Amino acid sequence: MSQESIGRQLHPLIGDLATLIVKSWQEKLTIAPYQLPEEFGYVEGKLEGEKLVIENQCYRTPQLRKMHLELAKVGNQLDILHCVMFPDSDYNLPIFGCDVVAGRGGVSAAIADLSPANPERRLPDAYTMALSALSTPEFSQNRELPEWGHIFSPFCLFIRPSTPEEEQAFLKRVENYLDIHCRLTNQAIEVTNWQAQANTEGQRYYCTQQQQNDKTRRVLEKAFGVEWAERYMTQVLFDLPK
Ligand code: BLA
Repeated sequence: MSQESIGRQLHPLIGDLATLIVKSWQEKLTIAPYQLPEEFGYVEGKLEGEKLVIENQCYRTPQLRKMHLELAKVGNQLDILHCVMFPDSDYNLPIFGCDVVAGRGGVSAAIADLSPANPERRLPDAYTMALSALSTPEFSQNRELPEWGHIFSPFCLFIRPSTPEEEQAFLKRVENYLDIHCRLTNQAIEVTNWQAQANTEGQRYYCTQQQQNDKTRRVLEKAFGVEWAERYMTQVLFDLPK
């Protein structure tokens, strides 16, 4: 388990974040491999003459149906980290999501959240309490969420980091989110059937909204074609829970 192959060639914030995420999974959770559809583990395409390389790692735990870390590199112009931890609907847990996009001018988007996965779009109280207790760093450039971004929680952080200090502060915040999430995941207890059904519905809604991210779709379509991008977005990035 490593991000040896392309991890080292990516923007340092992305490399550090990938290391942090995998380390927290290994140290704080009991993970098992998750088999992505065979054709999607490692993929290469061409985007405007530049090579697009995508590398995926995927795991699961008893409480989390799928934990996915993706690193992508487009020539030497775009580096991307994408990470989602999808809960199993039998537990009242939020969805951890993180996306970092870096271009030649540095990191343009850094986003992290623990998003509700129920029809009321409400975080469990234990999460609200733990997240409220964190000290909130100030960032000089907060970014506005797109219209589909109403799926995120009030704790969603969406910034363009403008200094190395702000990059470190973002990294620290993600570490705090992961610490809280791993601890509460390990303590989670199974819910009733009707609650599980509601959680499935909430998670499906989250996924269908994420599938509307045109910026992600456009990168994938340009490199791999419309059909491939559709399959990748709906089967790998944001597949619906059963
Ligand atoms: C934005 N995502 C972006 C952008 C690109 C990608 C190019 C625009 C960057 C910018 O506006 O500065 C591209 N992201 C990708 C690609 C993949 C990817 C190609 O993950 C995968 C192959 N996106 C997520 C997750 C979240 C997320 C888990 O995958 C949040 C938890 C959010 N990405 C997200 C948001 C934007 C974004 C909110 C800004 C969208 C906008 O401004 O319209």
